[in-house]
Amino acid sequence: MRTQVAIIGAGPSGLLLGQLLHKAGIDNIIIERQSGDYVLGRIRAGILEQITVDLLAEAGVGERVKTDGTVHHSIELVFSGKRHAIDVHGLTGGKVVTAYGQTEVTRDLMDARSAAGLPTVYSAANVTVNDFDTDHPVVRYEKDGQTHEVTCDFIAGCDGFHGVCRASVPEGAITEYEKVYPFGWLGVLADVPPVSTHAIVYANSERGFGLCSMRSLTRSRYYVQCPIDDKVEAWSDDRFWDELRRRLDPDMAERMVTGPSIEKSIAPLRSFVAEPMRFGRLFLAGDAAHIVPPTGAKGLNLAASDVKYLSSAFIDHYIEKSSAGIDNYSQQALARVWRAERFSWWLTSLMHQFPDTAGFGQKVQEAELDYLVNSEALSRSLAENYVGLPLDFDVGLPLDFGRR
Ligand code: RFL
Ligand code: PHB
Repeated sequence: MRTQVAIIGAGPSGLLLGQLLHKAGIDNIIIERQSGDYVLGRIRAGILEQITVDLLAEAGVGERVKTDGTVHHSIELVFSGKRHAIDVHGLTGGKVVTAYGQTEVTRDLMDARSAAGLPTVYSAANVTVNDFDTDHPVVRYEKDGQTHEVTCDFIAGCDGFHGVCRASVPEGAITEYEKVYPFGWLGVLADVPPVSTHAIVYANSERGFGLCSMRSLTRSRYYVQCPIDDKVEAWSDDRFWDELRRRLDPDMAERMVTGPSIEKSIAPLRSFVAEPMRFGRLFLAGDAAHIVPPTGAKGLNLAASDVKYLSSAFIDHYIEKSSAGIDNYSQQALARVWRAERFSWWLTSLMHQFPDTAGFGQKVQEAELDYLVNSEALSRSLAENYVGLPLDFDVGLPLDFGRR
C-alpha cells in the first residue's frame, strides 16, 4: 500500500493528526499496536486548553466537547488546611479550560475517522519504521499472520513514550533529558458527583498531594500521591477515600461523596524531552517526544499543539510547496514543549512531598503558596500557563515586552 503520511499510533496525537490531514486532502493511514477497545479503555487526561478545543473543532469534532464539556473559570489550591480560588478567567483576560475526558476526545476522533472511511489498522504487531533517512520511507507490520508494507512520503511517530519510532532513531542523533519523580499518583474513577464542578482542586498537605477532578456531573476523577512502589491492591476504596479526605480542607472533605471505584491505577511521574523531534522524514509528536508529570494537565494539550504545528508543516509541503514548516517543526514545537515542561515541573515541585520536604521544605512550600494566592503577578503567571501559552510566542508577547 502507498500513502502520503503513515501515522504510527492511534492515541489523541495520531487520530487528531489524521483528521487534520484528511481535512486538507492529504492521504494518511494510522497503524496502531492495540485494539480500538483497548485504546478507549485507558483513563488519562481530563483538562483541555482552549487551543485544544479549537483544534478539535478544526478537525470537525468540536460539537460534543461544547455540549458535554464543563468550562472552568478558576482553579482551587488547598494548603495549610484552607482552600483558595485563583480567578484564571479574570487574570488571563477571559481564558478558560474545559473538563472533558481524553477517552471522549479519542472516541470523537475515532468516530469521525470511521465515518470518513479512513484507513486505520488496529492490533498491528511488530511495527517497524524504515528508510526515513531516504526519500522513500517504509513502514512494516504484521497482522493475521501476514507481513504488510506501507510506502509513504513521511512517517509521523505518534506512538507514545514506549513506542517504536523514537527507539528507531540512531543513538547519536538524539539527546534525551529526563527527570523521574520519587512517587506516583493513585487515580480513582467513580460514579459519584464531583466535589467541585467549577474548578480542579490541587491540594498540598503534609500527607502528600491530592487532586479532585471530574469527567461529568455524575463521574469524578480523584488522585492521591503515593509511594512509587505501592500496589493498587494495597489501596481499598475506603483507604483511598479516607486518605484523600485527610489531604483536603475540612469543608470539602465533609462534602465529598464517595462510592465504589470503577477504575483504579497507579501512574509514575516523569519529565522527559527528546531533541530534536525530526529525523529526516520521521517526525515525533506528543508523548513519543516528551512527557510531563500530570500536575499541570499539559500532556494531551502539548500533543495537540505538536499536531497543529506538524499538520501545518505537511499542508505547507503539499499545498504551498514550501519546506519551511517541515524545517521549523522541531524548533517551533520544542519551544512550547520546554515552557510546559518548566510549568509542570514547577507545579509538581510546589505541590508534592519529596523525601526531603518534611519540616523546612513543607514550610517553604506553604510560604510560596501563600505568596502565590496573595500576589496578582504570581497568580497571573500560574493562570496563563494553566490556560495554555500561545502557539506563537512572538505573537503572544507585547512588542515592548521587557522594555517596560
Ligand atoms: P498515547 O496516548 O500514549 O498514544 C500512543 C499510541 O501509540 C500506540 N503505540 C503503538 N502503535 C503502533 N506500534 C507501536 N510500536 C506502538 N507503541 C505504542 C499506543 O498503543 C497508543 O495508542 O500518546 P499521545 O497520542 O501522544 O497522547 C498523549 C496523551 O495520552 C498524554 O500526554 C496525556 O494523557 C497526559 N495526561 C494529561 N494530559 C493533559 O493534557 N491533561 C490532563 O489532565 C492529563 N492528565 C495525563 C493525565 C496522563 C496520565 N497518565 C496515566 C500518565 C493524568 C494521568 C494519570
Ligand atoms: C484529570 O482530570 O485526570 C486531571 C486533571 C488535572 C490534572 C491532572 C489530571 O492536573
